[in-house]
Amino acid sequence: MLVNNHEQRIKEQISIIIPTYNESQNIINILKSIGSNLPKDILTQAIIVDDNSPDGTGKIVEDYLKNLKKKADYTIEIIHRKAKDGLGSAILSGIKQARGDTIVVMDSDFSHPPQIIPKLIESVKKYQYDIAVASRYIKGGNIKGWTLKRKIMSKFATMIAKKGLGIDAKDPMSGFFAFKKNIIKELNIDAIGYKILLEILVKTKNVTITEIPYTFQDRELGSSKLNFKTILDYYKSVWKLYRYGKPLEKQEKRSSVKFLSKAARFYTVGATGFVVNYVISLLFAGGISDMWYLHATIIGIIVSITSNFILNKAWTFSDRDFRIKKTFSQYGKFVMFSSLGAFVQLGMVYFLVDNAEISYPFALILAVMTAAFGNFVLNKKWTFKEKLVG
Ligand SMILES: Nc1nc2c(ncn2[C@@H]2O[C@H](COP(=O)(O)OP(=O)(O)O)[C@@H](O)[C@H]2O)c(=O)[nH]1
Ligand SMILES: [Mg+2]
Repeated sequence: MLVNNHEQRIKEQISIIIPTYNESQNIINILKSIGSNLPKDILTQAIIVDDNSPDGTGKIVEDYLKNLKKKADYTIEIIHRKAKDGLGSAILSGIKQARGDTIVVMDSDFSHPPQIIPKLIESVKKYQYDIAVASRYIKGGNIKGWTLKRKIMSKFATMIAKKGLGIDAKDPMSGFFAFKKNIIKELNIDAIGYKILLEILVKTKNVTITEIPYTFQDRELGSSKLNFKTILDYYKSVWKLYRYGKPLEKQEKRSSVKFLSKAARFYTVGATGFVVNYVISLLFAGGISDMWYLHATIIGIIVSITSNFILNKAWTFSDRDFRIKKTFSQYGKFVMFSSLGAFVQLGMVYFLVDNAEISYPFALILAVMTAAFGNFVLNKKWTFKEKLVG
């Protein structure tokens, strides 16, 4: 539905896309707030994309538009989609209907302050940047109201995006940004993940990007739609973007792929070590001898560290040079890093459970992964003398 078409007004220049799912408590206020923060000299269209919210967000907007006495300062439209089909694809539906040459994307829960909109528009319209990202992770930016757990998850996901996909922007996972519509004209946007900006950043070439600091304020009304599935989808989309546009043979030669496949081998060896440790300990504590169980455990540890070492040397790092002196010196370093890893794991579990209030099973996974990753990097560089990446 369309309101306020002001005598067939000239084509709007800005389209603001606002995805909603169960935002009945926020949507009208955010529309008003956007209206009072828009630059007056630019015609603007807002497009709400609602996924048939069970709380009636879509109907609330329709009623609001019907009853508007005074015309709004800008055009407001709503797209009703049949079902909850994900944030990325909701934004994409909005973009398809946009008439503006500049698109602004923002949440409807007041996490993205409308006061920043003019700055984003100015960056694109006046300073001619292709993309302007409202950023939490540059100087002057901040996050308020998130738990430490959510902050760590966001930082971690951002790091993966930046390192894994080679992106320079400090906040590529921002949901608040503006861009020139024509930069995605030729692109095939999948919009599988929660984070459509990331896809745009990966798929566009030679675009200019600027970041504007802002303070992300966690919502006060309604609840977050981020759940386990969205997190999983995010990592799937990163993986898909990682493979984007690279032919298969080339991929294998990329040093980052080599790095990842070696890390995967290292983790696999770690898992076999766990099994070896268990089986050997049980064997000695009853299976083949009646050793005291603590002695049996020590033998289990020694055998598994040794088997881990041999497998990593021969398989993970393809080092077939087994001369005695060299092998022993490598073995010494490997044992040292393994002990260090144990301490890192212990310290991290303590920190995450006690300070970050993360549940023990989840904290343990994070700690084991981190310690193993640290071990991998240290052994790669110092034990097997490889370049860090490659
Ligand atoms: N249309 C649509 N909007 C969504 C969907 N998931 C989230 N949103 C909206 O996207 C914005 C960000 O979601 P939110 O739950 O606040 O995520 P968070 O800020 O990362 O916790 C809000 O305006 C939501 O209403 C979806 O599947 N479809
Ligand atoms: Mg939110």
